[in-house]
Amino acid sequence: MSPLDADPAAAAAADRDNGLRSPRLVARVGMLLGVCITVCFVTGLLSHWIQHPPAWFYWPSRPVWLYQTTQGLHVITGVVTIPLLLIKLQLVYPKLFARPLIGTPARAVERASIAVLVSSTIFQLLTGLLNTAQWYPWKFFFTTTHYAMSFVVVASILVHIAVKLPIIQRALGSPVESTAPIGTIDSTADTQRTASESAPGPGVVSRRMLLRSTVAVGALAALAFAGQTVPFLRWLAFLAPRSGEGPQGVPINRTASAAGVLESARSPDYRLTISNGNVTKELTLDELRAMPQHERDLPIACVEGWSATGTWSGVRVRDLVALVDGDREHDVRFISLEAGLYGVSTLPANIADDPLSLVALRLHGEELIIDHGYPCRLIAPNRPGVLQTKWLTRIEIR
Ligand SMILES: Nc1nc2c(c(=O)[nH]1)N[C@H]1C(S)=C(S)[C@@H](COP(=O)(O)O)O[C@H]1N2
Ligand SMILES: [Mo]
Repeated sequence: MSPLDADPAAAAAADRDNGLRSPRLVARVGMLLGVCITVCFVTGLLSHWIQHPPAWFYWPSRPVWLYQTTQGLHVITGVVTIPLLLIKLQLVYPKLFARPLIGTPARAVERASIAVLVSSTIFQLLTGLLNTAQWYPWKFFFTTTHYAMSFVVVASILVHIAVKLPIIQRALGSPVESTAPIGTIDSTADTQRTASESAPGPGVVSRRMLLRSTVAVGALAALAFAGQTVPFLRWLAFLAPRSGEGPQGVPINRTASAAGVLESARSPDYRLTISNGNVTKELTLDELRAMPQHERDLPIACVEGWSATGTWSGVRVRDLVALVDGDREHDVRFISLEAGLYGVSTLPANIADDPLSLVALRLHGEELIIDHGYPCRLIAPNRPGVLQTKWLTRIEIR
């Protein structure tokens, strides 16, 4: 006699668990996870290509909100994946420790893929989450690792789906709730559960309720973060690290003092150098102000998922390129007074040539404050915030 037989309450609890652990529910939660991870992967890949463009890659300058949207989706789907993954693990964990631990070669592959899948996904979610909270000390390490690891996650998911395909197909082909035993659904581990695969009685959590709660928890997680990029949801974003607050109405990621440019940015000797091969022009701030000024509403869309739109004004990048007879087909490099990783960015020719791209001197009708990039900064459409270089000192047509 097993201990369960002796304890009717425990036996009932075990039945209930088996009911919730049915492939019918697990496959549906898995499908929600699959959708989130796919969107997260594709938008992440896009963001990576924009920042490190392969030769074949083309990213348009419009619509101006496209990157804001794809990166918002990246962070939101990543955040939603966290509770979904926890629920899925909770539903399947007895199987993770099922015997034999290794077994046949097919089982060994399946289990290895699950070990890789679970650990790589947890790694991605954790590093991504820490990054949204501005974990700067390991950002460089973060981007390359986060990118490489995403392929590990996707590959192990594909193996997992391939191995489970027959079970997944049968589970998704049946209603989530069953009234008759469906022990045939899982031909391997579930056969002994036939009796408990039926719908639970009144007062017991049903699979349908759990599935609905899963969707609700996911939606709540999405709302808690969406406010940092969707203005009318801002008040809801109780978990989001950045919600549109900052001087001149725009958050600041890196201050002038952190970048070590307080002195150089305010120096009376400040010049903006523009170079095109041998042709070089040096402009004082007053000379920049004397050029035709243009006003643009453009967002800063940080890779961390927050975004904020500002009204910027300054000189068009294409006018500065023309000043040194630059070729409009060439990429343009922007170099900051700040040395280091975030002090350089390359603007692809198509975006440099868009009249929306500015070297901004003003934000919301005021001179840029030093933390927003005084004396001048790049602000171009449809582009990650990290590439909107502040405290410009040099522009090179390549
Ligand atoms: N020189 C320099 N420019 C920079 C950065 C930086 O660290 N150094 N941070 C970038 C990042 S990550 C973002 S999101 C935007 C933020 O601009 P803001 O502080 O004006 O909002 O500036 C970008 N420009
Ligand atoms: Mo950023």
